[in-house]
Amino acid sequence: MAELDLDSILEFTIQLAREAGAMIKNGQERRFASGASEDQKLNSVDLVTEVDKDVEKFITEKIMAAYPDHKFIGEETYHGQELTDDPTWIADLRSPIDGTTNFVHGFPMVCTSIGLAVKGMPVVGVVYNPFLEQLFSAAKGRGACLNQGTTLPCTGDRPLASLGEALIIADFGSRRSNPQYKSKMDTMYIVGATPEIGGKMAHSVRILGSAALSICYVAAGMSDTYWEIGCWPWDVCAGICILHEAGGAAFGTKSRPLDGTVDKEMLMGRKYFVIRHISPTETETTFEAQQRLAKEFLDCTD
Ligand code: 2AM
Ligand code: CA
Ligand code: CA
Repeated sequence: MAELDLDSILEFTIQLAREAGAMIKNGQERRFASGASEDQKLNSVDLVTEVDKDVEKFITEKIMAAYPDHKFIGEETYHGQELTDDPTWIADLRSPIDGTTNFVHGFPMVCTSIGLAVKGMPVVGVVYNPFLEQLFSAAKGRGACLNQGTTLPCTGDRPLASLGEALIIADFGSRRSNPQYKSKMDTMYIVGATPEIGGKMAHSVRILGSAALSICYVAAGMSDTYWEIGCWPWDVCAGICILHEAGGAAFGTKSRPLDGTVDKEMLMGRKYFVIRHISPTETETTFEAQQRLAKEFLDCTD
């Protein structure tokens, strides 16, 4: 396969995400105007709308026309198969709106998230929220930015000594009935309401309802960490590319080596703890601080 031109792929992906985002926004206006609400439900809290289906068709057709030899991983084509080394687009093709529950309610944390992985590593990522007009984008080695102008992180050069100073994003997710959910809630409680990690309770815990946006807000430095169990690769691939390019780090479970590498297994693994760029101090590099805080957090999870 020919050498990939990441700059032109990034440009293509930004355009695609903007158009898909416009479809999502227009779709919501139509939907609210007509009162239509017959959504297919994967379960009572996992919704797929008509707008999802239109966007899905649009995204797949555009990518297939532009990059006919690339592969896809998304719900429709994803049957637990392995992610190969080949250029693979990772986007939610069954339900391309990320933050579908928010979308249904008119809560503006909604985006489309499109990533490309090569050799199992995210190399291009675009996350676009058409309601807040926030476009996060990155390609490997090119840095990450907001609205194609502001370099990420955009919140200054800040240290983070302990998770007691952190604004943490977590989420309920869509599977609410298994024991894992209970332990997830326990972890959120430990972090948010007890001084068990970092000696202090965290500044607070936020739930946004979109995994892709949550990771981008960490990349931007607007939040310090995001933790979720159950996300699919298409919820995180684009965001992880953006996070890495912004100097952030992503970790899997506590049983995985805390080396910050994102390989195929990690990308398909569904458990993620991501942390923003941290300014180095005299005693710790950026990565040492990220690793230490990730370990502190993951040690209080199952
Ligand atoms: P969705 O809006 O496309 O359903 C909420 O936790 C975030 O994680 C959303 O981005 C949601 O995507 C995604 N998500 C989807 N399935 C999930 C699952 N089984 N567990 C946790 N998060 C999930
Ligand atoms: Ca979705
Ligand atoms: Ca999703």
